[in-house]
Order: sequence, then C-alpha cells, then structure tokens
Amino acid sequence: MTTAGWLVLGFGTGNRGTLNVSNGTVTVSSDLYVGLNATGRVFLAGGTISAGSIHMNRGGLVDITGGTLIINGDARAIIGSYISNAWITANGGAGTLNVDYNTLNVGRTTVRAVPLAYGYNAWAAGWGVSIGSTTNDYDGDLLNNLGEYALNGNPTNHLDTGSQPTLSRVEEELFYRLSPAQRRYEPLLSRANLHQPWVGRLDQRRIQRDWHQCDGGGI
Ligand SMILES: [Ca+2]
Ligand SMILES: [Ca+2]
Repeated sequence: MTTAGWLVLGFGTGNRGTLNVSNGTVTVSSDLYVGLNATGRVFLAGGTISAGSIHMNRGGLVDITGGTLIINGDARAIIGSYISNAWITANGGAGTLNVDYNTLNVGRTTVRAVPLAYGYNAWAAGWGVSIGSTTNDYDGDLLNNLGEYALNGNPTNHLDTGSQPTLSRVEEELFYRLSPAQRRYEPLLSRANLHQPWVGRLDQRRIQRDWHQCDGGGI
C-alpha cells in the first residue's frame, strides 16, 4: 500500500482508524498520523511501514511485535518521546524497542521490537535466584525445573507445580488435558487413528481391551 501524501488514522472526533500490517510494505510518502484528533491504532507484526514522518497524539498507539517501522531522517527524539508516553510499544508493552538512526537504513530512523527471549534459559533466568539446570528441583516439590517450565509452574514455590496434565477416557478416545484454563483437549488415541505412526509402537490388541495396558512407547 502506498500513499502519495498523508495517512491519517483517527482523523476527526469520534473516528477510529486501525492499520494491521503483518507483511509487505506500507509506504506513506509524507506524514503518518496516528491518532490525530481521535483514536488511531497501528499493529505491526511483520513487514515494513515506511513514512516520511510520524505524528502521534494521546489517542494514538503503535504496537510493534515484528517487522520494521522506518521514518525519514533522525526521528529518535520524537520516537523516544512517544515510547516514553507508551504510545509506541513493543509486544503490548511487555517488550522493548530498538531505535537506530543511519545504521540499518541510511539517513533514516528504524524502529524494531527486540525479539522476546524464550526457551528454558530465558525462563530460568527470570526468577531472581539461580534455580540450576533442567534436572534440578530447586523448590523440592518433586517436579524438576524442566517440568516446572513445561507445565507453567513456579520453580521457586513448592506449592506451585503449574498445570498438571491429566488423561481421561471418553468412550473410545483417550484425552490429554493440556490446560484447564483454556479447556482445550486433544484426542490422543482412538480406534480411528490407531494407525498413525506414533501409535505404531503400541500393542493395539491390548489397547482395545484395556487402555491402561500398553507398552507405552508411543505415548
Ligand atoms: Ca520444583
Ligand atoms: Ca514449584
């Protein structure tokens, strides 16, 4: 999408303009107004928004989870003030933004969200104490750190072992309960899918007689 001039989100009183960008390029040849006199929202998840300049007011929000926002010239001061106002955020306010001028794009200001840290090491580093390796049980609740990580537990609180998975059988299907909060259930095993590869190691005859009697390799 390219505009020859302005792009205004939230132009007049009562207006509400939202721009969602997940790929491709949005080019605003001159000024990008986000919340000029009303509510303007930009959600940048991927791709590029390129503008001559950016102007925001109280009703404006630019939330960046991916992709790149590029503004002509050195816009670090105005971008910095918008970040201070929480008008430009990363990951809904949970992340941080990287702003550079003249490095990633010559003569232009580039704004990107710093990728959120993920994985065991990032998770383990966030408890204020050294909880140790994946096999350590720091809080002594008989669930090791990797188990706490997998089940959304608290590795420093022995009363919190996260969301424990449960298995339940409904007629011919065995269900693995992933998250009580989400109420999501995934069919794990049924007569209809006994021939799928991961079930192949199970003794189907015994499964059909008693769900609990199986050699278990597939589960
Ligand atoms: Ca533990
Ligand atoms: Ca725990």
